[in-house]
Amino acid sequence: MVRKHWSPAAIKNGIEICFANPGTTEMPLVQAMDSVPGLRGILCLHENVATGAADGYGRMTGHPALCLLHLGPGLANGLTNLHNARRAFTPVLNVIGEHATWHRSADPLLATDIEAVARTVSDYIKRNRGTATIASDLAEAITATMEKGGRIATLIVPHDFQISNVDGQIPERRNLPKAPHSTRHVAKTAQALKAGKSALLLGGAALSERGIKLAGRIAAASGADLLCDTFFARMERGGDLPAPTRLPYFPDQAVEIARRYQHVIVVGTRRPVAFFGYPGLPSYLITEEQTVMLSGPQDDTLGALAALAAEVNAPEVVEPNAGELPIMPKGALDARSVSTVIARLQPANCIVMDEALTVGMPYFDASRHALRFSHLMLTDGAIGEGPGAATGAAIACSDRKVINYQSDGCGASSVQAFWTQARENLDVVTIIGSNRSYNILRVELLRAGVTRPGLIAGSMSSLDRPFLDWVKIGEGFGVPSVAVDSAEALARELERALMQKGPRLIEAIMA
Ligand SMILES: Cc1ncc(C[n+]2csc(CCOP(=O)(O)OP(=O)(O)O)c2C)c(N)n1
Repeated sequence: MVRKHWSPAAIKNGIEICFANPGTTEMPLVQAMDSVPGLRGILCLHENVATGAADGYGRMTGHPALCLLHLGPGLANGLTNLHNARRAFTPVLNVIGEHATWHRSADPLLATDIEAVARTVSDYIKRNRGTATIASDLAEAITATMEKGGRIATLIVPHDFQISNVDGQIPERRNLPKAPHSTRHVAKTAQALKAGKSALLLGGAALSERGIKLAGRIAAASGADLLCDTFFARMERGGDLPAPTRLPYFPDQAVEIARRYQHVIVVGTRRPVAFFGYPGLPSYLITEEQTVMLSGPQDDTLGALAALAAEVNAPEVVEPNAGELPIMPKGALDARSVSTVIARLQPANCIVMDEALTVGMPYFDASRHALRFSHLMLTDGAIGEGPGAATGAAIACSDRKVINYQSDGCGASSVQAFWTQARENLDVVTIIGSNRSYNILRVELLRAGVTRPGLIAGSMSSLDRPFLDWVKIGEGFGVPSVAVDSAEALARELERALMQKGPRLIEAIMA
Protein backbone atom coordinates (compact mmCIF):
# COMPACT_ATOMS: atom_id res chain seq x y z
CA MET A 1 0.00 0.00 0.00
CA VAL A 2 1.14 3.55 -0.61
CA ARG A 3 0.29 4.18 3.01
CA LYS A 4 3.18 1.89 3.90
CA HIS A 5 5.47 3.22 1.18
CA TRP A 6 4.95 6.88 1.87
CA SER A 7 6.52 7.40 5.29
CA PRO A 8 9.69 5.40 4.56
CA ALA A 9 10.11 7.42 1.37
CA ALA A 10 9.82 10.69 3.30
CA ILE A 11 12.09 9.49 6.09
CA LYS A 12 14.71 8.06 3.73
CA ASN A 13 14.81 11.48 2.08
CA GLY A 14 15.47 13.32 5.31
CA ILE A 15 11.97 14.46 6.33
CA GLU A 16 11.38 14.09 10.06
CA ILE A 17 8.54 16.49 10.75
CA CYS A 18 5.13 16.96 9.17
CA PHE A 19 3.21 20.12 10.11
CA ALA A 20 -0.34 19.33 9.15
CA ASN A 21 -3.88 20.52 8.88
CA PRO A 22 -5.27 17.57 6.99
CA GLY A 23 -8.65 16.69 5.51
CA THR A 24 -10.15 13.55 4.01
CA THR A 25 -7.94 13.73 0.92
CA GLU A 26 -4.78 13.59 3.05
CA MET A 27 -5.91 10.95 5.55
CA PRO A 28 -4.17 7.99 3.83
CA LEU A 29 -0.92 9.94 4.12
CA VAL A 30 -1.68 10.70 7.76
CA GLN A 31 -2.36 7.02 8.39
CA ALA A 32 0.99 6.23 6.79
CA MET A 33 2.74 8.14 9.56
CA ASP A 34 1.54 5.53 12.02
CA SER A 35 2.90 2.69 9.91
CA VAL A 36 6.58 3.29 10.66
CA PRO A 37 8.29 5.37 13.33
CA GLY A 38 10.40 8.35 12.30
CA LEU A 39 7.98 10.91 10.89
CA ARG A 40 6.51 13.14 13.60
CA GLY A 41 3.13 14.62 12.80
CA ILE A 42 2.29 17.96 14.38
CA LEU A 43 -1.23 19.29 14.15
CA CYS A 44 -1.57 23.03 13.51
CA LEU A 45 -4.95 24.68 13.89
CA HIS A 46 -4.39 26.94 10.92
CA GLU A 47 -2.36 26.34 7.78
CA ASN A 48 -0.44 29.59 8.24
CA VAL A 49 0.83 28.19 11.52
CA ALA A 50 1.94 25.03 9.71
CA THR A 51 3.78 26.94 6.98
CA GLY A 52 5.25 29.42 9.50
CA ALA A 53 6.43 26.49 11.61
CA ALA A 54 8.00 24.86 8.55
CA ASP A 55 9.79 28.15 7.87
CA GLY A 56 11.12 28.41 11.43
CA TYR A 57 12.11 24.73 11.40
CA GLY A 58 13.89 25.01 8.04
CA ARG A 59 15.78 28.17 9.04
CA MET A 60 17.14 26.38 12.11
CA THR A 61 17.92 23.00 10.57
CA GLY A 62 18.69 23.81 6.92
CA HIS A 63 16.47 20.99 5.74
CA PRO A 64 12.82 20.82 4.81
CA ALA A 65 9.79 20.01 6.87
CA LEU A 66 6.70 18.72 5.18
CA CYS A 67 3.44 20.73 5.27
CA LEU A 68 0.42 18.56 4.69
CA LEU A 69 -2.40 20.84 3.54
CA HIS A 70 -5.94 20.29 2.33
CA LEU A 71 -6.64 21.04 -1.33
CA GLY A 72 -6.49 24.60 -2.72
CA PRO A 73 -8.11 26.43 0.21
CA GLY A 74 -5.75 24.75 2.69
CA LEU A 75 -2.74 25.77 0.64
CA ALA A 76 -4.18 29.28 0.18
CA ASN A 77 -4.53 29.65 3.95
CA GLY A 78 -0.82 28.95 4.30
CA LEU A 79 0.39 31.31 1.59
CA THR A 80 1.45 34.25 3.75
CA ASN A 81 4.14 32.32 5.53
CA LEU A 82 5.16 30.52 2.36
CA HIS A 83 5.86 34.04 1.03
CA ASN A 84 8.06 34.67 4.05
CA ALA A 85 9.76 31.27 3.68
CA ARG A 86 10.44 31.94 0.00
CA ARG A 87 12.20 35.22 0.79
CA ALA A 88 14.13 33.49 3.56
CA PHE A 89 15.29 30.80 1.08
CA THR A 90 13.92 28.17 3.43
CA PRO A 91 13.40 24.69 1.98
CA VAL A 92 9.72 23.75 2.45
CA LEU A 93 7.75 20.89 0.92
CA ASN A 94 3.98 21.20 0.63
CA VAL A 95 2.05 18.04 -0.02
CA ILE A 96 -1.55 18.64 -1.02
CA GLY A 97 -4.08 15.87 -1.10
CA GLU A 98 -6.31 16.20 -4.17
CA HIS A 99 -9.73 14.75 -4.93
CA ALA A 100 -9.74 11.29 -6.51
CA THR A 101 -8.98 11.61 -10.24
CA TRP A 102 -12.31 10.06 -11.27
CA HIS A 103 -14.23 12.43 -9.00
CA ARG A 104 -12.80 15.76 -10.14
CA SER A 105 -14.88 16.06 -13.30
CA ALA A 106 -18.00 16.29 -11.13
CA ASP A 107 -16.68 19.56 -9.67
CA PRO A 108 -16.92 18.52 -6.01
CA LEU A 109 -16.74 20.96 -3.11
CA LEU A 110 -13.22 22.26 -2.47
CA ALA A 111 -12.20 21.55 -6.09
CA THR A 112 -9.56 24.19 -6.87
CA ASP A 113 -6.89 24.97 -9.42
CA ILE A 114 -4.22 23.96 -6.91
CA GLU A 115 -1.36 24.63 -9.33
CA ALA A 116 -2.55 28.24 -9.74
CA VAL A 117 -2.49 28.77 -5.97
CA ALA A 118 0.87 26.99 -5.61
CA ARG A 119 2.48 28.99 -8.42
CA THR A 120 2.51 32.21 -6.38
CA VAL A 121 5.13 30.81 -4.01
CA SER A 122 6.48 27.53 -5.38
CA ASP A 123 9.50 27.08 -7.63
CA TYR A 124 8.59 23.47 -8.18
CA ILE A 125 5.08 22.08 -8.67
CA LYS A 126 4.23 18.54 -9.59
CA ARG A 127 0.96 16.64 -9.88
CA ASN A 128 1.42 12.98 -9.17
CA ARG A 129 0.14 10.90 -12.11
CA GLY A 130 -0.10 7.48 -10.50
CA THR A 131 0.65 5.25 -7.58
CA ALA A 132 3.84 3.84 -9.06
CA THR A 133 5.60 7.20 -9.01
CA ILE A 134 4.45 8.56 -5.65
CA ALA A 135 7.71 7.73 -3.88
CA SER A 136 9.91 8.99 -6.74
CA ASP A 137 7.81 12.17 -7.03
CA LEU A 138 8.29 12.72 -3.33
CA ALA A 139 12.06 12.23 -3.57
CA GLU A 140 12.22 14.62 -6.53
CA ALA A 141 10.15 17.27 -4.72
CA ILE A 142 12.39 17.03 -1.65
CA THR A 143 15.44 17.44 -3.89
CA ALA A 144 13.79 20.53 -5.40
CA THR A 145 13.47 22.16 -1.97
CA MET A 146 17.24 22.04 -1.56
CA GLU A 147 17.97 23.68 -4.89
CA LYS A 148 19.23 27.23 -5.33
CA GLY A 149 19.76 27.92 -1.66
CA GLY A 150 16.35 26.63 -0.49
CA ARG A 151 13.06 26.63 -2.35
CA ILE A 152 9.35 25.90 -1.95
CA ALA A 153 8.13 22.74 -3.66
CA THR A 154 4.50 21.66 -3.94
CA LEU A 155 3.46 18.09 -4.69
CA ILE A 156 -0.20 17.33 -5.42
CA VAL A 157 -1.27 13.74 -4.77
CA PRO A 158 -4.77 12.52 -5.74
CA HIS A 159 -6.60 10.55 -3.10
CA ASP A 160 -7.16 7.45 -5.28
CA PHE A 161 -3.42 7.16 -5.90
CA GLN A 162 -2.76 7.39 -2.17
CA ILE A 163 -4.88 4.32 -1.41
CA SER A 164 -3.76 1.95 -4.19
CA ASN A 165 -1.18 -0.77 -3.99
CA VAL A 166 2.44 -0.09 -4.78
CA ASP A 167 5.65 -2.07 -4.60
CA GLY A 168 9.20 -1.33 -5.49
CA GLN A 169 12.21 0.62 -4.44
CA ILE A 170 12.14 3.78 -2.39
CA PRO A 171 14.28 6.30 -4.26
CA GLU A 172 16.58 8.74 -2.54
CA ARG A 173 16.86 12.41 -3.28
CA ARG A 174 19.76 13.47 -5.44
CA ASN A 175 22.68 15.23 -3.84
CA LEU A 176 23.00 18.50 -5.64
CA PRO A 177 26.45 19.59 -6.75
CA LYS A 178 27.43 22.94 -5.23
CA ALA A 179 28.15 25.68 -7.76
CA PRO A 180 31.60 27.16 -7.06
CA HIS A 181 31.91 30.83 -6.14
CA SER A 182 32.98 33.29 -8.81
CA THR A 183 36.72 34.05 -8.68
CA ARG A 184 36.06 37.06 -10.92
CA HIS A 185 33.67 38.51 -8.34
CA VAL A 186 36.24 37.91 -5.60
CA ALA A 187 38.94 39.75 -7.57
CA LYS A 188 36.58 42.67 -8.38
CA THR A 189 35.55 42.90 -4.73
CA ALA A 190 39.17 42.98 -3.54
CA GLN A 191 39.81 45.84 -5.98
CA ALA A 192 36.74 47.73 -4.79
CA LEU A 193 37.83 47.37 -1.17
CA LYS A 194 41.13 49.05 -2.05
CA ALA A 195 39.53 51.81 -4.11
CA GLY A 196 37.76 53.69 -1.32
CA LYS A 197 35.50 53.58 1.73
CA SER A 198 33.39 50.44 1.42
CA ALA A 199 30.81 48.44 3.32
CA LEU A 200 29.99 44.76 3.10
CA LEU A 201 26.21 44.31 3.06
CA LEU A 202 25.56 40.87 4.53
CA GLY A 203 22.55 38.59 4.14
CA GLY A 204 21.78 34.86 3.83
CA ALA A 205 24.75 32.60 4.57
CA ALA A 206 26.95 35.64 5.26
CA LEU A 207 25.02 36.00 8.53
CA SER A 208 25.81 32.46 9.71
CA GLU A 209 28.50 32.18 12.39
CA ARG A 210 31.13 31.25 9.82
CA GLY A 211 30.04 33.96 7.38
CA ILE A 212 29.96 36.74 9.91
CA LYS A 213 33.37 35.80 11.31
CA LEU A 214 34.86 35.80 7.80
CA ALA A 215 33.22 39.17 7.13
CA GLY A 216 34.66 40.51 10.41
CA ARG A 217 38.15 39.42 9.35
CA ILE A 218 37.75 41.02 5.91
CA ALA A 219 36.53 44.23 7.56
CA ALA A 220 39.56 44.24 9.86
CA ALA A 221 41.92 43.84 6.90
CA SER A 222 40.27 46.36 4.60
CA GLY A 223 38.71 48.98 6.89
CA ALA A 224 35.28 48.24 5.41
CA ASP A 225 32.18 48.62 7.57
CA LEU A 226 29.66 45.81 8.05
CA LEU A 227 26.00 46.33 7.20
CA CYS A 228 23.22 43.76 7.08
CA ASP A 229 19.83 43.31 5.45
CA THR A 230 16.88 44.94 7.22
CA PHE A 231 14.82 41.74 7.20
CA PHE A 232 17.25 38.86 7.43
CA ALA A 233 16.15 35.23 7.71
CA ARG A 234 18.60 34.26 10.43
CA MET A 235 21.59 35.97 11.92
CA GLU A 236 24.01 34.69 14.50
CA ARG A 237 24.54 37.51 16.98
CA GLY A 238 25.89 38.57 20.33
CA GLY A 239 28.85 37.29 22.32
CA ASP A 240 32.06 38.19 20.55
CA LEU A 241 30.66 37.98 17.02
CA PRO A 242 31.13 41.00 14.73
CA ALA A 243 28.05 43.24 14.88
CA PRO A 244 26.92 44.75 11.56
CA THR A 245 24.73 47.85 11.37
CA ARG A 246 21.27 46.99 10.10
CA LEU A 247 19.97 48.95 7.12
CA PRO A 248 17.00 50.96 8.47
CA TYR A 249 13.44 50.18 7.33
CA PHE A 250 12.73 53.70 6.10
CA PRO A 251 14.44 54.24 2.75
CA ASP A 252 15.53 57.83 3.37
CA GLN A 253 17.44 56.65 6.45
CA ALA A 254 18.91 53.66 4.59
CA VAL A 255 20.02 55.85 1.68
CA GLU A 256 21.62 58.25 4.15
CA ILE A 257 23.77 55.41 5.53
CA ALA A 258 24.57 53.95 2.10
CA ARG A 259 25.68 57.36 0.84
CA ARG A 260 28.76 57.19 3.09
CA TYR A 261 30.33 54.50 0.91
CA GLN A 262 31.99 54.51 -2.45
CA HIS A 263 31.21 50.81 -2.79
CA VAL A 264 28.65 48.58 -1.11
CA ILE A 265 29.62 44.95 -1.54
CA VAL A 266 26.60 42.69 -1.62
CA VAL A 267 27.24 39.34 0.06
CA GLY A 268 24.72 36.48 0.21
CA THR A 269 21.79 38.72 -0.63
CA ARG A 270 20.46 40.98 -3.37
CA ARG A 271 20.90 44.68 -4.02
CA PRO A 272 18.65 46.12 -1.29
CA VAL A 273 15.21 47.41 -2.26
CA ALA A 274 12.96 49.84 -0.33
CA PHE A 275 9.93 48.12 1.22
CA PHE A 276 7.52 50.52 -0.47
CA GLY A 277 7.85 53.08 -3.23
CA TYR A 278 7.70 56.59 -1.73
CA PRO A 279 7.49 59.67 -3.97
CA GLY A 280 10.94 61.16 -4.48
CA LEU A 281 12.81 58.17 -3.07
CA PRO A 282 14.51 55.44 -5.09
CA SER A 283 13.51 51.77 -5.28
CA TYR A 284 17.08 50.65 -4.76
CA LEU A 285 18.81 51.73 -1.57
CA ILE A 286 22.27 51.70 -3.15
CA THR A 287 23.07 53.08 -6.58
CA GLU A 288 24.18 50.92 -9.49
CA GLU A 289 27.63 52.57 -9.41
CA GLN A 290 28.04 51.72 -5.73
CA THR A 291 26.99 48.10 -6.10
CA VAL A 292 29.60 45.36 -6.20
CA MET A 293 28.16 41.83 -6.22
CA LEU A 294 30.27 39.27 -4.38
CA SER A 295 27.49 36.67 -4.12
CA GLY A 296 23.70 36.41 -4.30
CA PRO A 297 21.46 34.39 -2.00
CA GLN A 298 21.76 31.27 -4.13
CA ASP A 299 25.55 31.35 -4.54
CA ASP A 300 28.37 29.82 -2.55
CA THR A 301 28.68 32.79 -0.21
CA LEU A 302 30.91 31.10 2.36
CA GLY A 303 33.32 30.00 -0.37
CA ALA A 304 33.39 33.54 -1.78
CA LEU A 305 34.01 35.08 1.66
CA ALA A 306 36.80 32.59 2.43
CA ALA A 307 38.44 33.36 -0.91
CA LEU A 308 38.11 37.10 -0.32
CA ALA A 309 39.58 36.77 3.17
CA ALA A 310 42.62 35.05 1.65
CA GLU A 311 42.84 37.63 -1.14
CA VAL A 312 42.92 40.59 1.29
CA ASN A 313 45.23 38.80 3.74
CA ALA A 314 42.67 38.96 6.50
CA PRO A 315 43.99 38.40 10.03
CA GLU A 316 43.01 35.12 11.70
CA VAL A 317 41.89 36.87 14.88
CA VAL A 318 40.07 40.18 15.18
CA GLU A 319 39.17 42.42 18.11
CA PRO A 320 36.03 41.04 19.77
CA ASN A 321 32.88 43.12 19.61
CA ALA A 322 33.22 44.62 23.10
CA GLY A 323 30.55 46.78 24.73
CA GLU A 324 27.79 46.89 27.27
CA LEU A 325 24.10 46.17 27.19
CA PRO A 326 21.88 49.20 27.87
CA ILE A 327 20.95 49.56 31.55
CA MET A 328 17.83 47.86 32.91
CA PRO A 329 14.90 50.24 32.47
CA LYS A 330 12.34 51.14 35.12
CA GLY A 331 8.73 52.30 35.07
CA ALA A 332 6.15 52.34 32.31
CA LEU A 333 6.74 50.26 29.20
CA ASP A 334 7.61 51.55 25.75
CA ALA A 335 9.31 50.02 22.72
CA ARG A 336 12.76 50.78 24.07
CA SER A 337 12.19 49.41 27.56
CA VAL A 338 10.50 46.18 26.40
CA SER A 339 13.34 45.61 23.91
CA THR A 340 15.98 46.32 26.55
CA VAL A 341 14.49 44.00 29.16
CA ILE A 342 14.46 41.15 26.63
CA ALA A 343 18.01 41.86 25.41
CA ARG A 344 19.31 41.90 28.99
CA LEU A 345 17.57 38.72 30.15
CA GLN A 346 17.66 36.48 27.09
CA PRO A 347 19.77 33.44 27.92
CA ALA A 348 22.88 32.29 26.06
CA ASN A 349 22.19 30.19 22.99
CA CYS A 350 18.53 31.17 22.76
CA ILE A 351 16.62 31.76 19.53
CA VAL A 352 14.72 35.04 19.17
CA MET A 353 11.91 35.11 16.62
CA ASP A 354 11.34 38.81 16.14
CA GLU A 355 8.07 39.96 14.61
CA ALA A 356 7.73 43.00 16.78
CA LEU A 357 7.60 45.73 14.09
CA THR A 358 7.65 49.22 15.64
CA VAL A 359 7.68 47.77 19.16
CA GLY A 360 10.82 45.87 18.29
CA MET A 361 12.58 48.63 16.35
CA PRO A 362 15.01 49.36 19.22
CA TYR A 363 15.67 45.63 19.79
CA PHE A 364 18.38 45.12 17.16
CA ASP A 365 20.63 47.76 18.70
CA ALA A 366 19.64 46.90 22.27
CA SER A 367 20.72 43.28 21.73
CA ARG A 368 24.04 44.14 20.08
CA HIS A 369 25.94 43.01 23.18
CA ALA A 370 23.57 40.25 24.30
CA LEU A 371 24.77 36.71 24.96
CA ARG A 372 25.24 34.60 21.81
CA PHE A 373 21.91 33.94 20.11
CA SER A 374 20.19 33.24 16.79
CA HIS A 375 18.00 36.10 15.58
CA LEU A 376 15.15 35.32 13.15
CA MET A 377 13.02 38.03 11.54
CA LEU A 378 9.93 38.45 9.41
CA THR A 379 11.49 38.28 5.94
CA ASP A 380 8.77 39.24 3.48
CA GLY A 381 6.57 41.60 5.47
CA ALA A 382 3.60 39.20 5.27
CA ILE A 383 2.43 39.49 8.86
CA GLY A 384 1.44 36.62 11.14
CA GLU A 385 4.68 34.67 11.09
CA GLY A 386 6.15 34.90 14.60
CA PRO A 387 4.16 32.40 16.68
CA GLY A 388 4.29 29.74 13.94
CA ALA A 389 7.99 30.24 13.21
CA ALA A 390 8.79 30.16 16.94
CA THR A 391 6.89 26.87 17.13
CA GLY A 392 8.94 25.39 14.29
CA ALA A 393 12.23 26.69 15.73
CA ALA A 394 11.40 25.09 19.09
CA ILE A 395 10.71 21.75 17.39
CA ALA A 396 13.97 22.03 15.44
CA CYS A 397 16.05 22.89 18.54
CA SER A 398 14.37 21.33 21.56
CA ASP A 399 17.46 22.05 23.70
CA ARG A 400 17.30 25.82 23.12
CA LYS A 401 15.00 28.42 24.65
CA VAL A 402 12.90 30.25 22.04
CA ILE A 403 11.73 33.81 22.64
CA ASN A 404 9.02 35.11 20.34
CA TYR A 405 9.09 38.91 20.50
CA GLN A 406 5.79 39.77 18.96
CA SER A 407 3.79 42.89 18.24
CA ASP A 408 0.11 42.51 19.01
CA GLY A 409 -1.37 43.13 15.54
CA CYS A 410 0.87 40.58 13.82
CA GLY A 411 0.45 38.16 16.70
CA ALA A 412 -3.33 38.30 16.37
CA SER A 413 -3.00 36.76 12.89
CA SER A 414 -1.65 33.44 14.13
CA VAL A 415 -2.74 32.88 17.71
CA GLN A 416 -3.58 29.23 16.94
CA ALA A 417 0.16 28.49 17.22
CA PHE A 418 -0.12 28.76 21.01
CA TRP A 419 -2.23 25.60 21.03
CA THR A 420 0.48 23.64 19.20
CA GLN A 421 3.08 25.05 21.60
CA ALA A 422 0.96 23.88 24.56
CA ARG A 423 0.16 20.49 23.06
CA GLU A 424 3.80 19.73 22.21
CA ASN A 425 5.05 21.41 25.42
CA LEU A 426 7.44 23.58 23.43
CA ASP A 427 9.94 25.81 25.17
CA VAL A 428 8.69 29.13 23.77
CA VAL A 429 8.27 32.34 25.74
CA THR A 430 6.08 34.79 23.82
CA ILE A 431 6.33 38.46 24.74
CA ILE A 432 3.52 40.48 23.23
CA GLY A 433 4.47 44.13 22.82
CA SER A 434 0.94 45.35 23.37
CA ASN A 435 0.62 48.88 21.98
CA ARG A 436 -2.98 48.16 21.07
CA SER A 437 -2.59 49.56 17.59
CA TYR A 438 -1.33 48.89 14.11
CA ASN A 439 1.23 51.53 14.97
CA ILE A 440 3.30 51.22 11.79
CA LEU A 441 0.30 52.39 9.77
CA ARG A 442 0.08 55.52 11.94
CA VAL A 443 3.80 56.13 11.55
CA GLU A 444 3.51 55.76 7.78
CA LEU A 445 0.58 58.20 7.70
CA LEU A 446 2.56 60.70 9.77
CA ARG A 447 5.53 60.38 7.45
CA ALA A 448 3.18 61.08 4.55
CA GLY A 449 2.21 64.33 6.34
CA VAL A 450 -1.18 63.15 7.68
CA THR A 451 -1.09 64.52 11.23
CA ARG A 452 -4.82 64.17 11.85
CA PRO A 453 -6.11 60.91 10.37
CA GLY A 454 -9.84 60.77 9.65
CA LEU A 455 -12.25 58.64 11.66
CA ILE A 456 -11.96 55.65 9.39
CA ALA A 457 -8.18 55.87 9.00
CA GLY A 458 -7.89 56.21 12.77
CA SER A 459 -10.09 53.21 13.45
CA MET A 460 -8.25 51.08 10.86
CA SER A 461 -5.06 51.45 12.85
CA SER A 462 -6.39 51.07 16.40
CA LEU A 463 -6.80 47.78 18.26
CA ASP A 464 -8.43 49.24 21.36
CA ARG A 465 -12.14 48.71 20.84
CA PRO A 466 -12.16 46.12 22.33
CA PHE A 467 -8.67 45.40 23.72
CA LEU A 468 -7.21 42.07 22.83
CA ASP A 469 -6.99 40.25 26.14
CA TRP A 470 -3.76 38.31 25.62
CA VAL A 471 -3.93 36.55 28.96
CA LYS A 472 -7.27 35.05 28.01
CA ILE A 473 -6.05 34.30 24.48
CA GLY A 474 -2.94 32.50 25.73
CA GLU A 475 -4.79 30.64 28.48
CA GLY A 476 -7.57 29.75 26.05
CA PHE A 477 -5.05 27.90 23.90
CA GLY A 478 -3.44 26.26 26.94
CA VAL A 479 -0.43 28.53 27.51
CA PRO A 480 0.10 29.98 31.02
CA SER A 481 -0.10 33.75 30.51
CA VAL A 482 0.35 36.94 32.47
CA ALA A 483 0.10 40.69 31.76
CA VAL A 484 2.53 43.35 33.03
CA ASP A 485 2.71 47.12 32.64
CA SER A 486 6.11 48.07 34.05
CA ALA A 487 9.70 47.24 33.22
CA GLU A 488 10.22 45.79 36.70
CA ALA A 489 7.25 43.44 36.35
CA LEU A 490 8.29 42.44 32.83
CA ALA A 491 11.79 41.58 34.06
CA ARG A 492 10.38 39.57 36.96
CA GLU A 493 7.92 37.60 34.82
CA LEU A 494 10.41 37.04 32.03
CA GLU A 495 13.00 35.68 34.46
CA ARG A 496 10.37 33.38 35.89
CA ALA A 497 9.23 32.19 32.46
CA LEU A 498 12.80 31.56 31.34
CA MET A 499 13.48 29.37 34.37
CA GLN A 500 10.60 27.04 33.53
CA LYS A 501 10.19 24.55 30.71
CA GLY A 502 7.26 24.80 28.36
CA PRO A 503 5.36 27.65 26.72
CA ARG A 504 4.59 30.93 28.48
CA LEU A 505 3.05 34.19 27.29
CA ILE A 506 3.67 37.65 28.73
CA GLU A 507 1.62 40.59 27.55
CA ALA A 508 3.73 43.73 27.95
CA ILE A 509 1.12 46.50 28.06
CA MET A 510 2.66 49.71 26.80
CA ALA A 511 1.81 53.15 28.07
C1 LIG B 1 -0.52 39.62 5.31
C2 LIG B 1 -0.44 41.08 5.60
N1 LIG B 1 -1.57 41.76 5.89
C3 LIG B 1 -1.51 43.07 6.17
C4 LIG B 1 -0.32 43.73 6.16
C5 LIG B 1 -0.26 45.24 6.42
N2 LIG B 1 0.32 45.49 7.72
C6 LIG B 1 1.63 45.70 7.88
S1 LIG B 1 2.06 46.00 9.43
C7 LIG B 1 0.48 45.87 9.96
C8 LIG B 1 0.09 46.09 11.38
C9 LIG B 1 1.12 45.64 12.37
O1 LIG B 1 0.67 45.95 13.66
P1 LIG B 1 1.40 45.42 14.92
O2 LIG B 1 1.77 44.00 14.74
O3 LIG B 1 0.55 45.73 16.10
O4 LIG B 1 2.75 46.21 14.98
P2 LIG B 1 2.98 47.77 15.23
O5 LIG B 1 2.78 48.42 13.92
O6 LIG B 1 1.98 48.22 16.24
O7 LIG B 1 4.38 47.88 15.70
C10 LIG B 1 -0.39 45.59 8.91
C11 LIG B 1 -1.84 45.40 9.04
C12 LIG B 1 0.84 42.98 5.85
N3 LIG B 1 2.04 43.53 5.79
N4 LIG B 1 0.76 41.66 5.60
